[in-house]
Amino acid sequence: MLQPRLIEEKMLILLRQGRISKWFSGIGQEAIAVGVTMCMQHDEYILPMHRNLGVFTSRNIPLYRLFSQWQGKAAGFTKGRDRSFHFGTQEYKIVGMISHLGPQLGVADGIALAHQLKNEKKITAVFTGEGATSEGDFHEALNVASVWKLPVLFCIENNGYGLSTPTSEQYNCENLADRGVGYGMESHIIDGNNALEVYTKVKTITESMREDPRPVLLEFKTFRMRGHEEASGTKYVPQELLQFWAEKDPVEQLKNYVLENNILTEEQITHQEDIYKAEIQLHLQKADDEPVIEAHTETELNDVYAPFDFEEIQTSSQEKEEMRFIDAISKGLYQAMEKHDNLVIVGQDIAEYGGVFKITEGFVDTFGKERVRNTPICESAIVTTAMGLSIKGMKAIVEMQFADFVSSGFNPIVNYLAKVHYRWAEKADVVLRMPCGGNVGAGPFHSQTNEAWFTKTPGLKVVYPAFPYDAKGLLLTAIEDPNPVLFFEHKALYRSVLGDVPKDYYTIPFGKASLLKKGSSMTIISYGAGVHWALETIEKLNLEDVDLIDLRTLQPLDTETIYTSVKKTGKVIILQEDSLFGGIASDLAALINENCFEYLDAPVKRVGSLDTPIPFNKSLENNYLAKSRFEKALLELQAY
Ligand SMILES: Cc1ncc(C[n+]2csc(CCOP(=O)(O)OP(=O)(O)O)c2C)c(N)n1
Repeated sequence: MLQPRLIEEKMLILLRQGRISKWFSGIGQEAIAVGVTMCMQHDEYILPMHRNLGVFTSRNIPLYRLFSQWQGKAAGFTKGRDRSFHFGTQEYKIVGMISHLGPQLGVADGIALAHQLKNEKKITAVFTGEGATSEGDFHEALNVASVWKLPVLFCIENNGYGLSTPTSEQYNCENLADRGVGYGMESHIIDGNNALEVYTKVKTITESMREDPRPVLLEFKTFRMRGHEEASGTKYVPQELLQFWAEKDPVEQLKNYVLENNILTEEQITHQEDIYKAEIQLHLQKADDEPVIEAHTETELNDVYAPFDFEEIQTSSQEKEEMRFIDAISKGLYQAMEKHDNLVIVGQDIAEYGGVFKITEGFVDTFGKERVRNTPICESAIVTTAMGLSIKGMKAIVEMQFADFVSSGFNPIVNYLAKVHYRWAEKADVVLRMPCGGNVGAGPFHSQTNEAWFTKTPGLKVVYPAFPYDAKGLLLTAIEDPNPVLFFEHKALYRSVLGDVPKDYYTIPFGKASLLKKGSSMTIISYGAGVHWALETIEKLNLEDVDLIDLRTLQPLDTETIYTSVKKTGKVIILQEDSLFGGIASDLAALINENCFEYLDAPVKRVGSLDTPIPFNKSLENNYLAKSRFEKALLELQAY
């Protein structure tokens, strides 16, 4: 406790000197971070927050690495890409927060689930402030942990304020620990400024959790003695409150205890302080001496995705079977479950019920309920749980019941999974299956094709097959790939499109479009259901001389096939099912303009759906969908 206290005091000086950029003080809260960490085994994960320096010091991370991290230098944990405590390290079994606070609670669920599936008697500890308990993520994560009996120690540090918001404006119950009852979860209140109470109580609880796996909610009563971060000050905090808590300072309390009980002498404490101060100075010098990071664009781009050596797996037999799009996906999933025994599928109603589209029907009989998991309705916690599984070396597939509902899990996808490799070189071995798309008469919330929400975000891969053969092969690649993949499955294709599919396991590389038709008069580019609309129109108009490109994957994108075709034909039309503005077609048009301008004989044409939500009524839906406008646009381009 003395060590993090002394580091902080030094950091406050450096902050004033402008040598570090920001500091979130945990002064007065050290007993919690240190106490909890001391109760955890060295190979058990801890997910700390921004005031938990004591977790990092108690795990014996060399101080210069922490200093280097805070200075944005290479010996830190993020190559200068993220600041303060926003990092994780597998080496020390610490998984740091993202700024959004709540998502890490579900990540702890995932790690605990992985322990449970591997029959390891290990627990996981995760921290949150009382402010972040108001986030939906808190509720979702506690509920999942309770329903699944996951051994997660949820530690709330109730330090009186969330930035400037006092607890009275944050929640309306007496103790946050009281919420345990609502989750069916044991809970305790602990004096967070009393190191001995923290240690003895947490020790007993953690030992019991290892023997009898279950989640436990702890509310540590404590106080934030300094500003939210140093620059914002504590003007709004009543002086008497600060005074009250200053008298309960955990370091002073423990000092008094060891002195009164003749455990240590003043001299011994001073001596230890001197050792810590010298160590801090030495490590600070080392970090100061480290050169600043020079930006290299190539390195930055290369680190967005985890390395993946794609191995094309070709079918050993040539045996093929004609099947529907939906069956190709189901068969692919089944074979992936057979091949990867560390693969878990999670989603709503996917176990005995088989999912709303029946894709996992019968899977429970073969793979069991542990690996084919029904989840409560909580997309955010399920995405973060999948992330936690990946951190502990497993693979996860999340079935979104409908792609539309991904918005309830949007935050962890775009902020956690997408950014984790770039930030601290951790993979997110998660596939999100997205039953999507319109022309099914299902209205604004069961028909969207929302791929553009994700192609915008670096770090995600986005796959969108149009045929059964591609669906199976690309799904298997997605599962092999350690990066987060959004796998779009168009619902209207599920039972309407048939094709020959190899019976065996095989993979198809990402970033390779298919050229479905070859010609020289124009290039038609599409993906998903749009490919079938294009095929219908080509047939109707009897167009023989066109290139038809099915993109198959949107991220990575096969620009080579696109440019080669456009340079040959000089005319291009891009068809997307999504509303036009801000969609894939717009980016493709820009890329083609930039790279093929001299070859173009006509403006690049985009066809998309109306810029309205997708309506329910059939005639409104037909009017909305790009399909209704495609033929006219195609003829216009042909005549240009
Ligand atoms: C989703 C989200 N909303 C708002 C913020 C801005 N913010 C950062 S920390 C914080 C207060 C957090 O309070 P609490 O959880 O009690 O933790 P404490 O800082 O008191 O330790 C706020 C509002 C954020 N980081 N994330």
